Amino acid sequence: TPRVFSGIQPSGNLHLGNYLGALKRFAEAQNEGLQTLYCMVDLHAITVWQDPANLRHATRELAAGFIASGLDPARSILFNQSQVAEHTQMAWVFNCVTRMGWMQRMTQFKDKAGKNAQNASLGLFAYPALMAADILTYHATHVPVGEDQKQHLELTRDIAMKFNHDYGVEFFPIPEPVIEGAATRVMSLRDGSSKMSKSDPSDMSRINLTDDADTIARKIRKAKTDPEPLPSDVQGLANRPEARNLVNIYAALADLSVDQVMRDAGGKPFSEFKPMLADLAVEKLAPISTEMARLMQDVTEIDRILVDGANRARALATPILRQTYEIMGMVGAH
Ligand code: AQP
Repeated sequence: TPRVFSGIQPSGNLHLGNYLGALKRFAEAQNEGLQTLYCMVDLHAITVWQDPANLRHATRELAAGFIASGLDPARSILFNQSQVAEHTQMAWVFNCVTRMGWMQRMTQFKDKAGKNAQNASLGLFAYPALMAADILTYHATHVPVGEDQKQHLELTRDIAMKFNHDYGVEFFPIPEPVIEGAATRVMSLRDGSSKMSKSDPSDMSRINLTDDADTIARKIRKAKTDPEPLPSDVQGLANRPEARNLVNIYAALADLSVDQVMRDAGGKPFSEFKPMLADLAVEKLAPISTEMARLMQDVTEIDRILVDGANRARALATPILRQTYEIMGMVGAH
């Protein structure tokens, strides 16, 4: 039976890219009736320094973002990674399965470590092995993510295959990435060639899920564009990254194809299209920020949900870790 797993780092500034590339699709999988586990991956967040008070706040705010985006803690298992120790135990096993050369090919490490890679944490380098553990500790079969996570997912598949091969078992299922739709890569509102990201120093580059209606509308009004009106068809969007990005965002928020959006909006100047997009974004996102703010007023409810989620996640993870140890010849497992 299909089992869906995915995670988001509680590193603050949850944004429209996280919503369209991840949260919205997490809710769709849940609503299709699939078994779904979604994780706040705090152990991934600490691969770069996190202030403890900020981490605590960001974890709860992310949980609020999950719930406000339509994730129901009764139907999906919502939990915080550090509270299920099997993730780190399995990650050690996968550190020993993964080859150094595989890790060295990871472009996200190169991007995040920058020029001074010697000063990056060992955890940042090993991150994809922990991500493989997150997924495989549940024998998850489907992983909804944005385009940027594709390479890490391929590594997860390689790790599962190498483990199965090395021990002569068919133990870990080979998980499928689920990357589809118009907005699997939402770009910055200031630069159509870089992705919308939590760590962009410019707040105008992204729409945060905590932004109010006025802020959302202002950011869209000020979004970078070229001076031409929208083209009449999809082909005309090639080589116009900013225009393409706004059309993709519109399509994803409206649950339309890019073709359908171009049928309505093709030929319009940005002075007309931007207000349409702003209205749609406010209609879809303002209820999320309102609900997040409500949930954050008293965090006891969120904390209770995370404890319950961790207990349910652990119940699935414990037997799979135990079987892994048995396969590997570790004595003492029952
Ligand atoms: N711009 C994006 N478009 C579509 N999907 C995106 N995701 C992130 N950015 C975009 C998806 O959101 C999920 C959670 O991401 P994450 O928080 O675990 O890690 P990230 O990719 O590192 O997020 P950021 O915003 O890009 O953070 P920084 O700035 O630290 O690099 C994933 O499914 C991801 O694909």
